[in-house]
Amino acid sequence: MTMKRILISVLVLLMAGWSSAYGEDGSCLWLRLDTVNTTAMITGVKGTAMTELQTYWQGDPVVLKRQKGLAKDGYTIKSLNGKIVITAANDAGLLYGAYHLLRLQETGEPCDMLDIKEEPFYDLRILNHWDNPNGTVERGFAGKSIFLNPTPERMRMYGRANASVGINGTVLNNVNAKPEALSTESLQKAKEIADQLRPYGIRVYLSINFASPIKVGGLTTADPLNDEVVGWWKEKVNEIYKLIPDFGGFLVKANSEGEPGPQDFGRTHADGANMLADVLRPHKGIVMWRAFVYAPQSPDRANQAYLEFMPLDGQFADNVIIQIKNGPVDFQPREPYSPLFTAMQKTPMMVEFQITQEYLGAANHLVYLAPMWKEFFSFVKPASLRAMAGVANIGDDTNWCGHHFAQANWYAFGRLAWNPELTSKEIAEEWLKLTFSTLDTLNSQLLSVMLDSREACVSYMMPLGIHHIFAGSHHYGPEPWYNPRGVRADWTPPYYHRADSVGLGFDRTMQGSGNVRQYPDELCRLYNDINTCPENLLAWFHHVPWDHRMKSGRTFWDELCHKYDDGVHEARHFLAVWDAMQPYVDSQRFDEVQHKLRIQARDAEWWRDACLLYFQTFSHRPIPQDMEHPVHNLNEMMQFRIPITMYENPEYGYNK
Ligand code: GCV
Repeated sequence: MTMKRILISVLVLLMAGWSSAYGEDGSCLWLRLDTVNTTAMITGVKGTAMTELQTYWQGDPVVLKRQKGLAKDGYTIKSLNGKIVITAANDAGLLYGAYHLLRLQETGEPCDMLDIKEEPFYDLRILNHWDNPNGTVERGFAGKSIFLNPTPERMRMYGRANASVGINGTVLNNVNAKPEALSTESLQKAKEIADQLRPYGIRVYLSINFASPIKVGGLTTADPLNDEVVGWWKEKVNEIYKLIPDFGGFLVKANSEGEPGPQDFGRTHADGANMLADVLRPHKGIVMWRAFVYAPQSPDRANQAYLEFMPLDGQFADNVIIQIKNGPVDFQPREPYSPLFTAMQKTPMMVEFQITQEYLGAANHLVYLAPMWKEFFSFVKPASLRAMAGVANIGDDTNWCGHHFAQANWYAFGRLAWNPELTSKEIAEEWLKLTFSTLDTLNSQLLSVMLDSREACVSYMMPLGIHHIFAGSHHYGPEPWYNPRGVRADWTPPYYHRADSVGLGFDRTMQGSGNVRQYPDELCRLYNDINTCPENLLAWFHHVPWDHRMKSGRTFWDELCHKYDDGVHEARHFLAVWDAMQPYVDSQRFDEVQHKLRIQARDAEWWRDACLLYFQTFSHRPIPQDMEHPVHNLNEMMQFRIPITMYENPEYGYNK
């Protein structure tokens, strides 16, 4: 080999090492740390903290110290005589302190004179995976389940990523739980995962099927007040704790969307939840009982959870937490908060956010969700809740989330569960610095893209309070006309938009479904009056006449047209901002994000044209002159369906 060839080979090797170390395929998430020392993994949670610091920390020596008196999982970090001392009451606190230090290093913050005190706002900061035993993920847009064949390397990274943002629990399987989730074989698998996540301070939980005593146990009933049934659950729970001594508990979807529940046996949600809670109590386990319920015959789906759960307020055992979606319908781009949060006074509650973007462009659209979650917290006091759950957007894709920017939502969920007072901007800045350090001084345009992205999505999908006008089943793209024979009304968009010659929107006022009454008086009055109702929720609470005068002076119809068009322009602007980032971003991630942003810009056009042309068949009003006019044809768009299941991300959106 000539000298020149040797030099080239060395260079190629160095570059390959460099690019994999920097993980520019997104596999390292926001943990793109330089290894300074290769150390053997030390066991236990404290061991993980030590390993992480020895491997990646480049500053003064760090001392880890346990000390009573600090809050569980909390920590202090102090500079002391040339050393840094992390103090915590438990090992998890030490680990969180270690990640805090590494975050400071990676974001370029000063690491001398440290005097930090942190404690988590919520004890329980938990991901909900909607993963099925066959490896599909319901509403999963990033490939198959990471738990199907959990490799140690992948589990290690999953554990690190979660612990680095303070997430300390994970529900391994779909709330639409298959009974076999409790089979001995599945429990053995759960044990193996629990063993791999324990060193990261993460406890494992399972979703259960309420009819398991029948389907797994062979009993004739699953009545929660039946002794045999209780006995079966006791035995099953003992079996679980033998395998997983720190098992967290159960998540339950009962009497919802066809899932079995206590009502099948003439019992209440409280009867069902309390029975499981009693069985779990000796092991310190909990029950997260979901309030996501609605009935086909209900005149307003948004009313249902309140109607079923309010009469039970105060009747739940103390190790039950009612898990409520942030909005009363279903993770829409914008919903008011679920009124149960302010109505229930005697029951522990937790919020369920959806990190996976079922209704926000799946893994094709850049939509940073922290602003949506902060909006929720501007109505529901964080202190009124016990915990925070997030439906995970994680799969076996190399970059974990399908879209590089979707990683920011996983990150933001963890950071907000730790501290709901953090601002969306603080979190986005942190994430951008960690994830795209090559952008150097933080790029304010990219930051704005993230911060504006949720509102832009609302504008091009369903502005002014419109909701649930998605394509049937997989929910990707617009299908406001979707109304096949035989499908339940509340699974079709016309149930929600109610477009007619008068106007658009669901009348939830006192004269309508009465949903406004479920809110505190002041909000009830505000929402009930079309002239005071916030315009971003107008068609949520009102059937708005097409000529209703908006604050801008425009008619409702004209405003609607402009909102859709603004959304399209914003999506195009996001692409233009990204295009200008090319010199600063590694080529793989640049190309992949650009590809997605192009889809997003085209999808935004698809949404605008489909919705405006369809609603125009009711409004009979012209598209305003001073905006871009639809470039598609309604009939063509009505024929267009993306042939995917609810377990996939479409490769493209509208491509005609
Ligand atoms: C897990 C919506 C989703 C379903 C999901 C359900 C739930 O209806 O479309 O896929 O099922 O919510 O949260 O239980």
